[in-house]
Amino acid sequence: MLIRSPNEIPASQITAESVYCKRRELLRGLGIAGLGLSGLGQPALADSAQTLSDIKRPSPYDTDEALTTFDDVTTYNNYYEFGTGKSDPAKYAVNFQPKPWTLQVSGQVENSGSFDLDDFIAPHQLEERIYRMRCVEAWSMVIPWVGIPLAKVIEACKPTSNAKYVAFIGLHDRQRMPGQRFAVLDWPYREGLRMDEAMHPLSMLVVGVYGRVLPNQNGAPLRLIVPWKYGFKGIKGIAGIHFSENQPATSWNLSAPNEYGFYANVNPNVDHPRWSQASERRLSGNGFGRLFAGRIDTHPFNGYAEQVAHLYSDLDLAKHF
Ligand SMILES: Nc1nc2c(c(=O)[nH]1)N[C@H]1C(S)=C(S)[C@@H](COP(=O)(O)O)O[C@H]1N2
Ligand SMILES: [Mo]
Repeated sequence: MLIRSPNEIPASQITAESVYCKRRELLRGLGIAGLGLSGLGQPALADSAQTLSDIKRPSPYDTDEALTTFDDVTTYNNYYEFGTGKSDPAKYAVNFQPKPWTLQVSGQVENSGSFDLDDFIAPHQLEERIYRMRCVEAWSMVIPWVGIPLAKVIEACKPTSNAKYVAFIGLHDRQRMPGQRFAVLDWPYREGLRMDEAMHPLSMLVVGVYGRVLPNQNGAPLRLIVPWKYGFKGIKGIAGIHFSENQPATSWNLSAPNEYGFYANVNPNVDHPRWSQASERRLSGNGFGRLFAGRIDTHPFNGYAEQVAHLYSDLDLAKHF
């Protein structure tokens, strides 16, 4: 790591002491010694295509279903900031620079402020989770994500007792995200979870896939993964985390409230107004190009009912979709 002497650092980059103290507290909460990450002998998190080492695996939450190929995971994407076609993100996000990356923590939380992503997630904390993923468009994949349980990050942020929800705000930058020049959604992309959903051990903040740093088209440098919900909850390119007392607005619910609810739990019994959600097409590339296997049944909570159904015992899931 290059250590610059204080007189080489512009005043704008010098951290005020109050912020610095909070930062130290946050790092302690995350179990990070406060070293620059490069001091850990690891590549920085956003070095595209870099292999991540020391990933904790396997996880008791892993599915043993066949993995979707790396090629399919990285070329068949939804990421409207880079176009609405499935192959657009791989094409138009190539030159996106996800490093350095600042994360804004705000709202009902003790450790609010701006943080460098590298202070949030250190390479030695990373875990792999092989999750089933189900898009609301009725296709699905099995993906080995690499990240950190969202609960760990939330605990380090120290939400106040008023924090009932956590919202995630995508990067808003028309220069770097050409799709934001089109009003297909009300930018920036927004998502949110109830606090108990966010604290559930299945919820992850993801920085990698297939043992490598997350490709831009999959949401580098930081995205959310909530495997019992439809894919759109898994916001990519997270620039802000906001804790609130009231349920936050979410992009797809804002854009089509009759089609997409706040919860978006995978539910074969509640059809999308324009198509059935009872089954799905599993993307299982075989190395000879993309292959959609035949239709398979969609399971309640995407097969994670045993782990998460209790979170919704009070809700009418046909009404709160
Ligand atoms: N910022 C942002 N995040 C997003 C989206 C998006 O358009 N913008 N699309 C969502 C949808 S609809 C899906 S299915 C998943 C796809 O993730 P993947 O391409 O990594 O499989 O990302 C979600 N996250
Ligand atoms: Mo999706």
